[in-house]
Amino acid sequence: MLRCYIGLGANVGDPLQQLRDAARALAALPGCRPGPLSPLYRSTPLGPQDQPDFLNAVAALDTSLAPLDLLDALQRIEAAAGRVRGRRWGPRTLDLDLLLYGSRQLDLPRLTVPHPGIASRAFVLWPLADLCGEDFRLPRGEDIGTLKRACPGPAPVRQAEALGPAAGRGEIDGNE
Ligand code: A4P
Ligand code: MG
Repeated sequence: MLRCYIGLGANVGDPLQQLRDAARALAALPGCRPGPLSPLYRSTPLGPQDQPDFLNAVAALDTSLAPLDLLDALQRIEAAAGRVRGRRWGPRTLDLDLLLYGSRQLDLPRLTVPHPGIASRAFVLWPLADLCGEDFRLPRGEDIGTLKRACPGPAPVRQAEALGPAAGRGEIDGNE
């Protein structure tokens, strides 16, 4: 199995409930074993500002699914949460991004891994650091602590509520 990291985001409907449901749905995917869940963060929207703040988190997931099969599964979970694809970076009931798939680098028409937004998004870097530690290196060698320090914009605000029961520190990498 390979260790993957999934970014979760929501800013309409009941974001906390949608993220909790999504974490449960990820944990139940066939061919997958749930890993730790990050704390929840509140963040100001990246993109159009005329939308509510987001709740964001990251989930670790060990998987034997191929990358595109995992993407299909993520999109099915988004659709089940009532996700309607609207304008780019617009409001959403649930967004699931495949941030990291082991240490693989993929540039396919439907899937870019690592997710190209990781380095510039505080709402991804903060929860990823909670799971992996600041010394964790992305496939191209940058460490998360350095990316966090260089990241523009306000830091996301850690929330008191938990995404699920399994918060903690993840393993460093998966085996292929
Ligand atoms: N796709 C390619 N690579 C990936 C990947 N690694 N993970 C493709 C997931 N999908 C990937 O995504 C469009 C297409 O990207 C998918 O069909 C898939 O084949 P989408 O979710 O339909 O569209 P989108 O989300 O509107 O566009 P985009 O560019 O993916 O946006 P992001 O990066 O998902 O950002 N602000 C805050 N504070 N917090 C947020 O969580 N999220 C977004 C969405 C904007 N602003 C935000 C947040
Ligand atoms: Mg997306």
